[in-house]
Amino acid sequence: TVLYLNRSLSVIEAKNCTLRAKGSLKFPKNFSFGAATSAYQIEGGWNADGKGPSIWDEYTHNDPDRITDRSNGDVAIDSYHRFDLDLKILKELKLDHYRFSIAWTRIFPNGDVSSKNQKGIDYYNDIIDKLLANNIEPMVTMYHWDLPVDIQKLGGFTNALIINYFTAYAEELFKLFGDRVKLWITFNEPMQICKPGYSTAESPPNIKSPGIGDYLCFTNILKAHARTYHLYKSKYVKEQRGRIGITMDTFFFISKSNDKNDVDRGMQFSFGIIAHAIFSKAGGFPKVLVDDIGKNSLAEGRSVSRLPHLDAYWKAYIRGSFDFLGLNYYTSRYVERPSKPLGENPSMLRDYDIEETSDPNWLQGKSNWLYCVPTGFEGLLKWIREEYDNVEVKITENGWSDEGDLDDDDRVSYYKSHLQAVLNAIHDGSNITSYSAWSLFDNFEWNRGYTEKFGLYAVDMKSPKRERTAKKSAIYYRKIIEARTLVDEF
Ligand code: PNW
Repeated sequence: TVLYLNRSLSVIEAKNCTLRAKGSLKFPKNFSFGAATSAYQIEGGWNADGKGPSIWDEYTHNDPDRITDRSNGDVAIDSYHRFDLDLKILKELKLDHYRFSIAWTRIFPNGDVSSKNQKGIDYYNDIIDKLLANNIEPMVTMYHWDLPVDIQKLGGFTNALIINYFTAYAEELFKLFGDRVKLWITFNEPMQICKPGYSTAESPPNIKSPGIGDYLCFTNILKAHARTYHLYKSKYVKEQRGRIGITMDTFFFISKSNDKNDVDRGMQFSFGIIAHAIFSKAGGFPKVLVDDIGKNSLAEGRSVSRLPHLDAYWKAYIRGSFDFLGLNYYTSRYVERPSKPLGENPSMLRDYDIEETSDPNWLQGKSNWLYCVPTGFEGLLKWIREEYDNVEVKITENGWSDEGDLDDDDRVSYYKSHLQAVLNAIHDGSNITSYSAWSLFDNFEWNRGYTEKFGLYAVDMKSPKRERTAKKSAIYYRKIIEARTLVDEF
């Protein structure tokens, strides 16, 4: 699977995808390098061995036209049947950890504890045991968007019942795997769950409830996360000694007019909506959200805010419910206050009241939202360091999309410049302990199907064996891991 073994290569830096070093190019001693995937995007075996349907199974089957290439994750890159091949790759890359997600519908096919499915459990036991036997630390995401259909029938993340269902699922994971899994992530990217799912209806469950369903979803995720955290701390951590956090995504925001208020507003609405309640000293939703969504709600003739109220009990319960902050960073935007109201009324966009633009000089990836902005990554890490008292940050995703060429020089530039941003932030005092590249493999990129490739390894989707091939970026990443240094030659 490894190409280029006998060639020596060097980084060919893409224009406008570079960042200058502030200090040492060496990573800290215990820094952990890994790569990330998620269940629906790689596993396949969508109904194998008793697995139940998730909202992504249902959506791709019922509505294939919504996927760019009309594909789905039924087989994907078939990791459900080919983990041994994946393991070879994890070993050859010399990764310290592997971030993967567990499919709720393999453990509880209909989401409920009563439907427990041993074969699904066996699959993850095998993965975890083999990772540990090879000294690769498992980092497990409990929820990466594949909600059991039966829980969606109850309203999914808009029904507070999700708190109980999720916690019961999480508890089963602690019982089954907690003797060996020491790094837990409750949710992947609440923003990408709640906005496309319950605001704009771009992704399952495709509910259009702007400014209402989205805020309910955030609130219930916060509560489910905190309940899971406290359950772990009260019942499992003493024996299992693991750590638990949540992963959030955000753009970083840059103000052309150097207006820190605009940057802060962008950050609080995009990131603070989850992070503030968990990681800030004050807790609860950010003040700017409470104030502005409250004001808009009154103007619409309501007597209460569309942003649910977190009372003193929940505020205190959610605040501090973390061992680390999981961060997914891809790209940045310029921000300014718009001259006219944005979006429909009501909506998150109307409440947000920020116009986001990009720069024609930024190098663009295959994904229409993705530009290489390493200064934004460094700026974001500084913002987090200052806003949340230098919390421990694990970068749980960072990566680049293209057409899939094995000579993926732009991806090499992206990784080089973004790892430079990590080094610069560490130099300035950030407490960053881990980095996961997104993604180990080209995989099912949600609504874009298999048309946008994020992998360090290509996958032959025409072959039933789904052979994997290392790209140039894989070789580069391996060299960095070996040298524990941001090298130029590899
Ligand atoms: C992440 N955005 O999603 C997900 O965690 C992955 O499953 C996904 O494959 C990867 O990024 C690449 O898209 C995001 O538009 C999707 O800001 C879109 C955005 C951010 C994250």
